[in-house]
Amino acid sequence: MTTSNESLQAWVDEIAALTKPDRIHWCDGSDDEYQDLIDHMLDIGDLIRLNENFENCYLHRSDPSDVARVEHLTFVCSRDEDDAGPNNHWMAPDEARAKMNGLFTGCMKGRTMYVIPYCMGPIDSPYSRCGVEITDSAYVAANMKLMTRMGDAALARIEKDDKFVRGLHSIGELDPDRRFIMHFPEELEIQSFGSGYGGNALLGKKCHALRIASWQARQEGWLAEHMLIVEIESPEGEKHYLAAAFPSACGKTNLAMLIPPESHAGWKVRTIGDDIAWLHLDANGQLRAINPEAGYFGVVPGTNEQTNRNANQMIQSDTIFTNVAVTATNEPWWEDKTTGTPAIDWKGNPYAAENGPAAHPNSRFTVSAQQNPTWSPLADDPAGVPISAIIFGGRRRELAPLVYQAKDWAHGVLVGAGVASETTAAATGKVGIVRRDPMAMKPFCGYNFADYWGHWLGFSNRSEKLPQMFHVNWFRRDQSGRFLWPGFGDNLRVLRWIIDRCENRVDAVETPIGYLPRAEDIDVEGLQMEANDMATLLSVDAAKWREEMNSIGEYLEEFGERVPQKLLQEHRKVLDSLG
Ligand code: OXD
Ligand code: MN
Repeated sequence: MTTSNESLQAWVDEIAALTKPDRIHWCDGSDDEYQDLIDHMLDIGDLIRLNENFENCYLHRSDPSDVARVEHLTFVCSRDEDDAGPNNHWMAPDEARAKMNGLFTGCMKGRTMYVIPYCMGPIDSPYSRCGVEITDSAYVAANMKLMTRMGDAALARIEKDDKFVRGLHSIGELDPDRRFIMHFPEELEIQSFGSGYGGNALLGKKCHALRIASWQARQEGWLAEHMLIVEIESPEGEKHYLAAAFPSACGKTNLAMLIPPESHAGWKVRTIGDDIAWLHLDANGQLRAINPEAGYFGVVPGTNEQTNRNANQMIQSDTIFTNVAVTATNEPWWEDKTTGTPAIDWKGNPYAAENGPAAHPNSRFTVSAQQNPTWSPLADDPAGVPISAIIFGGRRRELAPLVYQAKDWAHGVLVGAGVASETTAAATGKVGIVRRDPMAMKPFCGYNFADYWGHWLGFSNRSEKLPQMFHVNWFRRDQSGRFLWPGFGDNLRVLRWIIDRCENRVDAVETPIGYLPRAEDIDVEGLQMEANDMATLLSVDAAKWREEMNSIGEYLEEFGERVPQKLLQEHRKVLDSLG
């Protein structure tokens, strides 16, 4: 196949000449094509068919050195280093291109080159943007079919728009010493070599929909964010749409598919997106969100009927599992799964407890969003959904209360900029270290955070109807390490307070860090909480917050003179009011 778009055709020809594949396959996005990809991977041993109780489910075992995002090997190659900012690793574009050209030369010999046109967002939405990924990995092609609107319809839009992000990917030899993920934002280009892991290889996701899109969004006046989008409907039929940014593996998928607790009969929760939101102001100044993705690439361990019944159900069929364990009867198995026992671990060895977890802590499912029992058809609405509240959060054992509301938009930007969280297994490196992760975008903002905060702040000049902003923390613990808040479905209780605040239906307690709920305004009917837990969850320790604000101040200083004065003023205001 070929395309009528000359620049796309010329680029594909150029890449073929560089990488020397044996075959070129243009993906049409059909179900037959997906099945052919699967059959091919079964043949060559890249996939293992799972037990027939898990219809059309497969297991992929990745190279043990290739199980997570690699932030230290991920670069933003803007022409000016300052545009990438201290939040990114930077490499000069010429140097990066020379390095990558060397790696890509002849790398697809003996392999098939897949050309994957895809659209991030509903095909007919003005908010959507397209890309083409060229890859030598059938696993990537199959995952892109589940995760994006991929194939003929996307190609037709590309031919109409004549604009697309170019993504070139090869698994190379999966050698960690020859692994790089490069972004050229000025050219709308991505080059990724040496990894097959989702975040490094499914280029529509983090590389395009966050790093490149955030850059593009700044130029075009919108936001590309690491946020879930959830629809909440009350028993009276009132609907709200909330967007929430939490760092990787902090429960975005669970919140997006939340199951209301028993005490909340009549409440309905539907999912628009679980990882990425593109936010645009409409002509009336309303912030609207689309989910650019069409599938979920979720963390498997911890998923069960209690924690996330919807996710558990949706991964019973038509799912690609990566790096889970299997039982003796070849069913997928992971930590906290309530049935079965592991026989073979994620590396393919007989399971032995002393070798660590059976499933890799960052093992993943890839599944089409339409399999989610609570998938909202509005996820396909070209107009997106109107956002009532933006919620930031992190994994914090201490300090951060269960929920608080920012005083206004500018304060909310400071709250977002100050997000910190314990690191998780979604990226290589130490787990459990608290680090700043502004807006949960530390690994994903494709440009200087200082400019990014300025871009966020600028929205208040463009609309008077911006959403309210909040911060939540589901992960607060006591001295013994016990979680103080049950989390999961019970988080709806907190979302209700957030909605009531958006609707001006409930008072709050004003504190230096923002508005907190009065204890009686969080509905705890049916919860078994210890006497002081709610008081602790809603307390603000001024001395500890002063330390926190000082640490946020030091963090902002790392960005030097580019930090917007308005943000520094907000910071000073909070610090002063802490006394
Ligand atoms: C993800 C991540 O895979 O944030 O969504 O790492
Ligand atoms: Mn994510």
